Amino acid sequence: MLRKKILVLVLLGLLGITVWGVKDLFVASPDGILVADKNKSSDLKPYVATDHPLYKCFLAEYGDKKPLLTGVNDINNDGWEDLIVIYQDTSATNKMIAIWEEDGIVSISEPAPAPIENCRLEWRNIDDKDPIELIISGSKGVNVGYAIYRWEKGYFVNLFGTGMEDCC
Ligand SMILES: [Ca+2]
Ligand SMILES: [Ca+2]
Repeated sequence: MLRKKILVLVLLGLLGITVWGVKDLFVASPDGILVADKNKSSDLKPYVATDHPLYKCFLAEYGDKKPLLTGVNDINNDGWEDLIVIYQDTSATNKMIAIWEEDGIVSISEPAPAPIENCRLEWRNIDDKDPIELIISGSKGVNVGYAIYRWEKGYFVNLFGTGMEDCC
């Protein structure tokens, strides 16, 4: 199982090298990569930011869903931290939503498919312009995939990615 995990990580690493020409895409950092794997919850540490002010909005709208992983950053570049939540939607599917507040109004993005296994979130400013982009990646069996999201004009949009249909 460890071997499989290493293989997946290597594949993800290669993906990063191919797309961005960098090797540190999946290197862990204090507030960077967080890992949630429902099959391996004992040796990995999924982090859910239950103390984030916007977490209550997740509970209000998706209180019946199980949160798996959160990411915190200022997605709309207004100086306030926003919240990404990956949650278990059904026994076989995960979803991701973005929650942000603007002029006192909280917005929640449409749920987007999220990988089933080894789900990761990483923040990276891929175009060197604000706002920051979110990279979501993960796997399902031997299939790996990733997608890049950016907040644009009131929407959290999928810019590009690959393989997500096979791992979500
Ligand atoms: Ca913000
Ligand atoms: Ca950017």
